[in-house]
Amino acid sequence: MVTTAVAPGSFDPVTNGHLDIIERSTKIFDKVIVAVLINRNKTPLFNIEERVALLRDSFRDYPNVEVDSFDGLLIDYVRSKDAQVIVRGLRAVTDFEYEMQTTSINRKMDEQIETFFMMTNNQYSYLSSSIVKEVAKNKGDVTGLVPAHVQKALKQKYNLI
Ligand code: COD
Repeated sequence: MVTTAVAPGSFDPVTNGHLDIIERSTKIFDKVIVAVLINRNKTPLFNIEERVALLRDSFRDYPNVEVDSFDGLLIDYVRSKDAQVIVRGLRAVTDFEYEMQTTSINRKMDEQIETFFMMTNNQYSYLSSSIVKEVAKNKGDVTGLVPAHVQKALKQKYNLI
């Protein structure tokens, strides 16, 4: 049986913390679908096409990674892809509370789909898309926090080049 995992998120933009979790997932699951939420309530810095393109660029050398977008409930998307697992990264205890709530509701909606948690790599435990945006917006150096192509995209967004 082919095991397919969905790694969902906002990815606004993708960081090295996300990349680490997804890369590690590719060694465990046959196929990993990175699913970017089309969030109509929030206004992201990067629109859905840009977020997907930055992720595709990051995983161009990974044959078992697919990058897609989704709207609505995650559990419906996972079912539509015939995936069995949701992969999530955990940083601090603050992540745990949210994850416990969403995992419980997802399990209530579909008991067959398992959620798999991976602990962050220590070097990325403080890293989030919000922190990266804050630093980049104020002309700080985000080297080592995001891949080079994301660094360039951030500079363009904030008119720094
Ligand atoms: N180290 C390790 N993991 C990390 C790091 C890091 N430095 N940074 C982020 N991560 C992990 C996150 O923990 C998460 O697992 C993933 O990477 C993506 O992170 P984000 O911040 O880009 O995305 P989130 O957590 O905001 O995504 C939330 C969802 C889009 C998954 C969620 O809102 C959702 O499922 N929405 C659809 C509606 C739904 O079904 N809701 C749930 C039931 S009501």
